Amino acid sequence: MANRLVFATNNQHKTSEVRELLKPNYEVLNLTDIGCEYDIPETGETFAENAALKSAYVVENYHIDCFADDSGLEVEALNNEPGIYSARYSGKRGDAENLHFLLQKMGGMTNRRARFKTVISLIKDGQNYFFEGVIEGTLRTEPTGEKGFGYDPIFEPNGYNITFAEMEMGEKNQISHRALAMQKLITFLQQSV
Ligand code: ITT
Repeated sequence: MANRLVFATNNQHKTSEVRELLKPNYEVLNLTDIGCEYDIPETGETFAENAALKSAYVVENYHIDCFADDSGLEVEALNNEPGIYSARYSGKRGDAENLHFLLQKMGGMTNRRARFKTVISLIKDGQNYFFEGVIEGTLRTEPTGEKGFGYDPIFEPNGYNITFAEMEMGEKNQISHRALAMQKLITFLQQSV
């Protein structure tokens, strides 16, 4: 019997990436699956605070063990913006708008270094645990590729000459910030069964 865990997200791309990483040992439900339509406020100042707020909301209201992540892109030349504001950097929630807003803001900046970061908060048996994953890369000046989501079409991970949006999901899943944080979570969960 698979263990049930809620992944506190509405993002279907993220759900399918993570479901793939955790199967067959865990049945991963998302907010839609448990009927949670509340937009959990992310009022923290760090990825960890926001992730903790989301996981706590689910455990308090649905009484199922839960993990939540908060992720974003940190651009070195922009003092690590957009960071926790990645999903609404342009003022809207559209991926294309946010990506173009970022490209415009960077203009001709020559330091293109950036990293994706994920922090996962897991609440299991009443205890709160945190797991972090980071991938370093550089930002293209033009979007390339159709896969993935968010800033993937401009993010080229170090050691590759394609963007995340040109990579197969399976390949991104092996090296991404979310995958690295998730692998730490998985190792922890397998050790604590
Ligand atoms: P939930 O809050 O419902 O989980 P979200 O879209 O806000 O969904 P995150 O907090 O993880 O997801 O990420 C915030 C934003 O950071 C996301 O909307 C993207 O713009 C960007 N981002 C995060 N992970 C990414 C990835 O793997 N590829 C491209 N962009 C990503």
